[in-house]
Amino acid sequence: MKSKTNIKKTFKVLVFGEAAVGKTSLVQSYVNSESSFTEKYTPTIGTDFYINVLEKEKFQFWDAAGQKQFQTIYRPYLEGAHGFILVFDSTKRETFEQLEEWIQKIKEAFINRPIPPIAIISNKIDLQQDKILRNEIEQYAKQIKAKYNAKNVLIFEASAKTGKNVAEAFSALMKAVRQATPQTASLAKTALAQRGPFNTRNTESQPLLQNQTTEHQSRLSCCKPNCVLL
Ligand SMILES: Nc1nc2c(ncn2[C@@H]2O[C@H](COP(=O)(O)OP(=O)(O)O)[C@@H](O)[C@H]2O)c(=O)[nH]1
Ligand SMILES: [Mg+2]
Repeated sequence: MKSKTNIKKTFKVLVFGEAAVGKTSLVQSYVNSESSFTEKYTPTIGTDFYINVLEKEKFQFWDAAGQKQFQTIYRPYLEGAHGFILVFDSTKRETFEQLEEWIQKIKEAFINRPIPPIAIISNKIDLQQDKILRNEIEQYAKQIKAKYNAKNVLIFEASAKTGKNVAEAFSALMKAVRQATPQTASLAKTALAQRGPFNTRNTESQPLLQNQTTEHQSRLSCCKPNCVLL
């Protein structure tokens, strides 16, 4: 196992959206196109995560289960997130409308501190069906920015099936996360410190699941040259 001392920052990106919109497919499409991806982890909370190790940073993509029963346990993960990918199915209007619920959850976790960058992905654009129009998505993004004072809301029309715009969406979000994090992280630390001992976790560099990652460390072995286990 390679030492993790060269890793300067860990960024956590949560992928949200209703069931079957293509969250897992999008993450896997991106992971498979990037040789820098290492392990897939499967904690027991209905979420997989993937790690992308770049020269001096590590991106974790948390592929959250869309099922409602898992939603209550997201809160601690939400608070430590550096970015979000919100996915809807471009052919299913209800999945677009349900984005608001996810945004609300994000907002609740980021009271008094800036909302991290969000990429909204309209997925399955390969399908030959009526789709939510780009104009409408743009309007919604504007609305989120104004209503929640979110600085960075990016939108993409993509297809996990064909790969169209998948790398573009992930790369743009990663760039925005990098740029936003110094500010977000220091404000987050202040906000968390003010809230007492239960929330003083270092959101910049600690894994989300201390116990589970210890378990993973003992269970997993490296598969690729740049694999760095948590
Ligand atoms: N046509 C098409 N199907 C997709 C696309 N992305 C995902 N799917 C399909 O949609 C279904 C749900 O995908 P999945 O990734 O499991 O959704 P999740 O529940 O949000 O993780 C699967 O049958 C996928 O093959 C896409 O871009 N185009
Ligand atoms: Mg899934």
